[in-house]
Amino acid sequence: MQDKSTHKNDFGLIGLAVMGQNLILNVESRGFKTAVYNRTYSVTEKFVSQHPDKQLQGFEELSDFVQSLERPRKVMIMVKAGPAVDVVIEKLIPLLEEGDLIIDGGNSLYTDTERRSQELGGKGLLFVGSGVSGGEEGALKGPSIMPGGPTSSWKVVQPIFEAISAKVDGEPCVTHIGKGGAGHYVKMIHNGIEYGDMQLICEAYALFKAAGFTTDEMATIFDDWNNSELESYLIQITAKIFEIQDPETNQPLIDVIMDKAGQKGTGQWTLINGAENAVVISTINAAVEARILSSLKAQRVIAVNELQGPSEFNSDWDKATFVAKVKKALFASKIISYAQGLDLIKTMGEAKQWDLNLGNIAKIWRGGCIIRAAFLNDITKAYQGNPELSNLMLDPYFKDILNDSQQAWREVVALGVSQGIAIPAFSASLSYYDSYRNDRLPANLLQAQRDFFGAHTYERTDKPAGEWFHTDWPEVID
Ligand code: 2AM
Repeated sequence: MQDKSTHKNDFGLIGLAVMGQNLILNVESRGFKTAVYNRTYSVTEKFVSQHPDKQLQGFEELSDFVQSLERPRKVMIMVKAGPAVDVVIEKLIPLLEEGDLIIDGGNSLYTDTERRSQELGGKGLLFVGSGVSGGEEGALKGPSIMPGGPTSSWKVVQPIFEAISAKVDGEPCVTHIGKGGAGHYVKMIHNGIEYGDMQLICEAYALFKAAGFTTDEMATIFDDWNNSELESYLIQITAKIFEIQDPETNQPLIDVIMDKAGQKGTGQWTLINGAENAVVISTINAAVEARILSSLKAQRVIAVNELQGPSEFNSDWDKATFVAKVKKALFASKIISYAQGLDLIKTMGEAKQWDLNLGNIAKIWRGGCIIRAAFLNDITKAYQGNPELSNLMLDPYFKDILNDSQQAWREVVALGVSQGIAIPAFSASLSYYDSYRNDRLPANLLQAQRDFFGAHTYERTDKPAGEWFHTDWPEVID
């Protein structure tokens, strides 16, 4: 055991915005000696002076920062995703030695991570591209961490990451995701799933609001739901949001918040990646598009007077029935959202030969991150029971829930449609379910059309697969 007072720093962090600050405080709190560096030194000075009792050394010069670290050095970068990461890496390269490790803990695009991994590997340096989820609070108290890179690099950082991550049932919410960009990739899809979860909750809210439920009633409903199979951080905070009054107007705060949603881009990246891999992620896509439509507020306030819909909300369900049905629709849609997101992860993992373990991925999302939820345990169990599961919907546990929910789910979607309440993620989820469980989709007509105008040929239901037919279709006279 080395003398703590003389041995070098165990871990260094570059980039002292809030996430970086909280993450290094978390590392320090687990008994590691830490070093920090920020491009603007005044930020470093201020941060270190705010924590005089901590094992936290600040540096003005990057070379001094690097020299202060125990070998193999472990340097985590928490700067703005994009070119800034490359700038920092370029500066670090000449200062580091073979076997030292760089960790990028920002929200980098996985393709950037793959490139950096290649470049640094060629220089004898180790590199881990790691998703860190849980926002500022997670970073400080314990995030869910999704590291990617070679196993040898993971081993170097494993003790520190296991120490700082959230814990559920005593298990750390971190696992080696896979090589290359796998960690940042899985974090990206995690964010897409988060978009889906949030939008589904918003659609339940839209229905309650249209049906005349008060904000207090909604707070109670979400509180109750948080004690059910829907138990999750997002349901919990939704209940809390409904409880807050606006001190200025004495109305529920939610009623005075502008209905224009922002986004930082990971949802859009997920959407693009789904299209690139030809995997349906319609719930996530609906969620991303709902944010885009919400941002068209100026157009919507014109359209409200121009485009017609049903005049008055009308439903003959009593309140208890309404709540019960919306709950089923929400849970079923949520299952679809995860089924789709995990399908995309599985498909991409196979294409990239990342050797991903979907059960372990669901497991590390149980704590620390925004999508933490009780039902992730059941997802883990589903993949532990059958690692080759083709779609989460076919797992016996989830299948039963979907079968039990489908009637209420379609009644809720029908209500939204008939009453003019946009519920795009509920609807997209149900359409996915109905398409997936249908053994005769209208794609036969599609194939006929393709053969008609482009001689693309088609297979026949009464002939073996792989035999292709063409019809001499009649000529069309315009
Ligand atoms: P700053 O305090 O000097 O702006 C979030 O923006 C974090 O990323 C901040 O710590 C910021 O440092 C850092 N950052 C942004 N661009 C950077 C760059 N090109 N080089 C180094 N750090 C950068």
